[in-house]
Amino acid sequence: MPDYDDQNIFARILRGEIPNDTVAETDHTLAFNDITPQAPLHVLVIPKGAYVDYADFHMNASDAEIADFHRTAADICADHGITDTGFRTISNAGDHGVQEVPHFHLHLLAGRPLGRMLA
Ligand code: IU
Repeated sequence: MPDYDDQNIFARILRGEIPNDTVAETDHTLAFNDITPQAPLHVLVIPKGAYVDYADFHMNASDAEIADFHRTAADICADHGITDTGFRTISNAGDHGVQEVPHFHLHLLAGRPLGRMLA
C-alpha cells in the first residue's frame, strides 16, 4: 500500500481548499455528490482521517471512526428513501480495483436499476 498522499483531491476537499457538494457531515465522516455521477444518486462517503484505501481504513481507524463512517452511509440511504428500492456500495482499491483517488471512499449508487456488476 502506498504512503498517504496529502495532496490527493479528497484531502484537499477536507482541508477546504476545493469546494464540494456536501450531502452529510459528522465529526469523522464527510459525504458529497460525485462530480461525475454514474446514477441519479452517486455519493462518495469518505473518512476525515488520512486512510489510503479500504484495508488501511478498516485495519487502522478507530472503532468510533469505522462505526461513524458506516452509520453515515446508512443514514444517507434512509434519508434518500432507497432502503426499499435498493442501492449499491463500491470501494475501489489499488491498481486492480482501479482506484483513482488514493483516499479511502465508498461509492453509494442508487436511483435506477444498476444491473449486474461482477466482472
Ligand atoms: P475511484 O474509486 O477512485 O476510481 O473514484 C474516484 C471518484 O471521484 C470518481 O467517481 C470521480 O468522479 C470522483 N471525483 C469527484 O467527485 N471529484 C473530483 O474532483 C475528482 C473525482 I478528481
